[in-house]
Amino acid sequence: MKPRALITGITGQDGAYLAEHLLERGYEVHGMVRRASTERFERIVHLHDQITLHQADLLDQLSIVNLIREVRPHEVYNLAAQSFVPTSWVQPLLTGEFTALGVTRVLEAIRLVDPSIRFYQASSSEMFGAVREEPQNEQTPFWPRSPYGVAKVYGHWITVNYRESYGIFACSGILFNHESPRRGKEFVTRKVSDAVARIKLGLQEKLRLGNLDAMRDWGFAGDYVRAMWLMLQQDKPGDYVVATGQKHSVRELVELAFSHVGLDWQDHVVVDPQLFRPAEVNTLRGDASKARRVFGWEPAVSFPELVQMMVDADMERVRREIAGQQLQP
Ligand code: G4F
Repeated sequence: MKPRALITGITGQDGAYLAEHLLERGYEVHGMVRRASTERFERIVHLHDQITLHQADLLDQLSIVNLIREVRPHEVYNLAAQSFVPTSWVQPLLTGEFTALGVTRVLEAIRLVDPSIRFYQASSSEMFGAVREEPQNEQTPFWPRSPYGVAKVYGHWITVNYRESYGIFACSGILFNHESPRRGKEFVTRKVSDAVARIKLGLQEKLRLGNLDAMRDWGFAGDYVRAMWLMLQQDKPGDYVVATGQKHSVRELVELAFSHVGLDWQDHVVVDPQLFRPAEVNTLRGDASKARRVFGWEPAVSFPELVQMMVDADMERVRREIAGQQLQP
C-alpha cells in the first residue's frame, strides 16, 4: 500500500517542492486548497494528474475534520499560513487565525480522527526575532518581532504540546529563509531576481527596497523539503532547525544578483523608507547540527548558486513573456 500524505498550503513554493519529493518516493499525495476568487495553481499545474486536491480551510474546523476523515493520511504537512511578514501588521488577527489557531485546528482534527497520523508543522526562524544568541538552535529562546512571528511561536508550542499531551508524532521544523524560482515576488530574493531580469531586458529602470542591512540565512527550498520529510521518518518526533549556517545581507544579495547579469546595483536600487518594517529582525543564522546528526541532512545549494538559479530563471521567464507579447497581433 502506498503511504498517503496530506499537504496544507500545497499551492505555495514549499508545497510544490514537497509534493514532487513525496511523489518521487511513491506517496499518494493529497493537497488542501482554500477557495479564492483568483485560483493560483501555477506551481503545481505540472502535477495535476498525480495529486488530488480537496477544498477545506484552516479557518473552518469541520472542513479539516471531514478532509482528514476522507483522506485518512499517514502524514500531514501543515505548510499553509499567512506567511508574508509585513501583511501581519496590516492583518494581525487574520494572521493569528491562519498561522496560529490554524495549527490547533489541524492537530484537533488529527486527535479526533486518528492520533497515529504523523504531523509536520512549518515553524519559522522569525520566532527568534531579536536573537538571543548566534547561531540559533532548537534551545535558543524566542523573541518574535512581528504578529507573524508571534503566531508562529504559538504554532510551534501547540505542536510541542499535542506531542506531550496526547503522544501525537508531531514535529516542528524551524526553517530559516528558503527560496527558489517558485518564491512569491513579494519576498526580497524573488523581488530582486525578478527586477534584475526586467531591468536587464529593458522593462524596468529602478528597484525600490527597504532595509539593505538585514541579514538572513538563505537556503534553497528544494533542499529544505527533504528535511521536512526526514523528520517524519524518524523513530521519535522532535523539533529541528533547518538552515545553512551562513548569513548574508540584503545588500550582498542585491550585489550578487545584479553582477550576475553584468549590472551595477547602485545604478538601479533606491532605498524606500516606506518599506522599512515597524520592528525588524536584523539578523538570523541557524545551527542545523541536530538535523545533520539525527538524519544526515545537509543543504546542497550554496547562496551564490541560489541567487544565480533565481536570476537565470527570471531572465528566461521574462524573455519568454517579451517574445509572447511580440507574437500577439
Ligand atoms: O524576504 P522577506 O520578506 O522574508 P522574511 O521577512 O525574513 O520572512 C520569510 O522568512 C521567514 C523565515 O525566517 C518565514 F517564516 C516567512 O514566512 C518568510 O518566508 O524579507 C527578508 C529581509 C527582511 O529583513 C526585510 O526587511 O529583507 C528585508 N527587505 C529589504 N527590502 C525586504 C525588502 N523584504 C521585502 N519583502 N521587500 C523589500 O523590498
